[in-house]
Amino acid sequence: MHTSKQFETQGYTILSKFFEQAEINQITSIVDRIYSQWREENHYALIEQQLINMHSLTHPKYFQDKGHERVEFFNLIASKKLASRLTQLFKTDIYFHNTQLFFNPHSKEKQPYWHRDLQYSPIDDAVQATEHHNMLSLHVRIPLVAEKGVELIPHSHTRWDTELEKNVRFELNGHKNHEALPGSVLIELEPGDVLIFNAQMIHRGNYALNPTRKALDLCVGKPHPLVVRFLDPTGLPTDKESKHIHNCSWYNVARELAITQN
Ligand SMILES: O=C(O)CCC(=O)C(=O)O
Repeated sequence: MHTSKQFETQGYTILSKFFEQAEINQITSIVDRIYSQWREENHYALIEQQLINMHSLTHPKYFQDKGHERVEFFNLIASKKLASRLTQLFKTDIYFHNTQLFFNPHSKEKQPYWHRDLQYSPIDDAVQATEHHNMLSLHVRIPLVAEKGVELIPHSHTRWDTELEKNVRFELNGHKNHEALPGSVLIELEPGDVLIFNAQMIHRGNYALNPTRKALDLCVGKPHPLVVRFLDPTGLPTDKESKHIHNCSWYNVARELAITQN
């Protein structure tokens, strides 16, 4: 199916073999350094809270005395090739919101849980449901190792929950958020592939099928007031850095939004 048609009908699409291995290697070498710093700083939380991701990989605290590497990272993750593809797909201005890195939890006991991304924000579920059709928040997943790492409920980007989905997501009426849900698809990706999915569709990770996981997700999208309020300007390029970024379109939209927020 054509990528834009697939996204429109299913809420996700895969750009197979989009990146060269050399590009993945460059991204991996920076991500590995950041991830290792984060693991040192979050050693106890990682185990006690069974964390499955970290966020804000572009934060300056990961680039002390490595200013040039921050610019390199901004360049690598928002390449002209990727930004043009998203513009072609969504025909709207996209802004850069944040980044996340997904990995397996420390303990095999931890189960992946179905959710829509804003579920754990203070925004009421009814408000999210009302605004669902006006939002376009995306995860652009760049797997750094092969994974069968995410499960999606196709079409759930166009509608709100069935009774069962609601019970499972919110663990109501005796349900658990890790129960199997009907109609799900498990996505299999190789390094070089890119998965784009709607952050507000129902989804969960998969840990058990992957001996190891390392998926860099770019959180980008069409600005919406419910989401833009969480934009952290410290994760964006400075004026000086912007001058060295080849394709500043996502960052410029974000920087404008950050200014109007404050
Ligand atoms: O890959 C995962 O472990 C979960 C993905 C997820 O929940 C997300 O991208 O919001």
